[in-house]
Amino acid sequence: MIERAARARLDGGQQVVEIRVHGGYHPGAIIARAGVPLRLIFRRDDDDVCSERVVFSAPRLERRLAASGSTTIDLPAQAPGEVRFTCGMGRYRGHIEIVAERAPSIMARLWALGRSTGSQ
Ligand SMILES: [Cu+2]
Repeated sequence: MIERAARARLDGGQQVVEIRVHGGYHPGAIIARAGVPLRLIFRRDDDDVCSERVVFSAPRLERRLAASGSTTIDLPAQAPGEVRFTCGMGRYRGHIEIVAERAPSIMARLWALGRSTGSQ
């Protein structure tokens, strides 16, 4: 089933997303900004063996998720791209789309250019 991608929320100097683990990852599709550290807060809601470990593609890391309560995993600021995460055997799957901040508008850039090269 297709799930809508959730956008990580900005919280101070980082972005945060909470993920419920129950027969899979919810949300399983996340959109995050490039260049800002990303904190993932996993909360296990089942005792399936698939919920015990989570493995990330970039950076490559593997973490054990607490049986109850939440487990926080901090990912460093990254370039645009895709990060995949799965359970130990790849049955639960999620992905994070890391996207560049929207470029400033043409008008804003022209205005800035005019300021930096403007006559005195
Ligand atoms: Cu598994």
